[in-house]
Amino acid sequence: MAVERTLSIIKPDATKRNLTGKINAKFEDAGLRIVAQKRIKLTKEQAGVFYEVHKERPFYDELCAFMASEPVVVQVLEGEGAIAKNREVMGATNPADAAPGTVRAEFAESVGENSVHGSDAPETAAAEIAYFFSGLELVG
Ligand code: 3AN
Repeated sequence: MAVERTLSIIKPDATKRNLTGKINAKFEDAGLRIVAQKRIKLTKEQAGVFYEVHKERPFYDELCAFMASEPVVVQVLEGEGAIAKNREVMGATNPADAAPGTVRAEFAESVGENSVHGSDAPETAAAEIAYFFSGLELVG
């Protein structure tokens, strides 16, 4: 399997509860390397651009407001099959359906406030990484 990079976000519900280290430990235990990372506070507009694909969904406004409510940690995870592996570690979108041991099963509060985001395909991973990081910040 090829070495990939994926964009991960530790969301406001998790940064607020001081869970960044516990979530990072799950990524590292699964063999994912955190090759770039920063803590930032998004504006609602910046969150809106990031989640543009969900623009027509009923929860879009609420989602953008939530993502701008507290700082987030944006990061690039690298490893063999990193995109799928990260989604495995994250668990299902709705924490009620997330497998035991996954980030969302352990930490997520609801389907909206579900602690982490992870890219879902190579094209979205490339676009999402470029949204938050410049080439100079990706040192491997
Ligand atoms: P995932 O993050 O698992 O790829 P998506 O892409 O379907 O899930 O949804 C993006 C984000 O939108 C989710 N992480 C969650 O925060 C929010 N979301 C999805 N479905 C709902 C919903 N029914 N109600 C509120 N927020 C939702």
